[in-house]
Amino acid sequence: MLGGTQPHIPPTEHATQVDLIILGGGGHARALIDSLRAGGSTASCVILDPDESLRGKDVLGVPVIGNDSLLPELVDRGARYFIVGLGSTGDSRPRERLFELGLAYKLEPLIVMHPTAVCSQWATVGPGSQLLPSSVVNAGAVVGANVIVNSAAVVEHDCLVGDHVHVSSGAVLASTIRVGRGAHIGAGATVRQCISIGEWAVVGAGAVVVKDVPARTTVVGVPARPI
Ligand code: JB2
Repeated sequence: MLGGTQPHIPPTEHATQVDLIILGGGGHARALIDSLRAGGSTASCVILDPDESLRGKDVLGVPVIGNDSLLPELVDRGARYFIVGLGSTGDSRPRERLFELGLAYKLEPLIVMHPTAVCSQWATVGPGSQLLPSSVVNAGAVVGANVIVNSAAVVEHDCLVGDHVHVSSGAVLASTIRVGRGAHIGAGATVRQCISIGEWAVVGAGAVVVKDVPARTTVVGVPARPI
């Protein structure tokens, strides 16, 4: 049922079936919508975002209809899928939280893959993960749930990438690298073969990682060192 006598979703504007809920309506959401449409998706989408200033606006034609409190109503109306539209740089916890929120409403996390992304048939990509333009996930790689492989990032063969990791634009995971849950690999960073990056670690933009990085540690520079 929709919101009783005071429906939160104006029926005139949003009476049609909603297939997909996008959580967050900033820059990353824009990139995701572009990927979806470039791939031919005609799914009916709405955006939820707590930023009041976005209310009534749209992102590439997708309306921002309110905040996350609308989730139960949208689910009642038959919405089945969600994507985490929040990118966040350096802290993957908000993305983890939003992913768990979508699951809590029994929504199915959609994999987003731009048509120019290359994903080997011998790679595994987990639910809700996002492969943006010109990214590569090579043979034998295992990418967890809710991972971003951002534009032109490379996850080489046999890498294991944990849930909620963000491999930022242009970063390269050479091969046979293990990246722990929630880690953030900054834009343009390079990680040498056979390295292990711990859970929730942060690799700064442009860093070159040649040694293992412990969990919850930030490394920067060339060669990368902890700060
Ligand atoms: O709890 C939330 C929530 N918290 C923040 N629920 C929902 N539904 N949305 C939330 N948001 C919203 O995410 C914010 O109100 C904001 O509108 C949006 C984040 O947008 P922003 O443009 O600030 O960042 P982004 O995460 O989309 O993009 C960042 O990360 C990308 C990977 C930027 O740094 C980009 O440049 C980068 N490419």
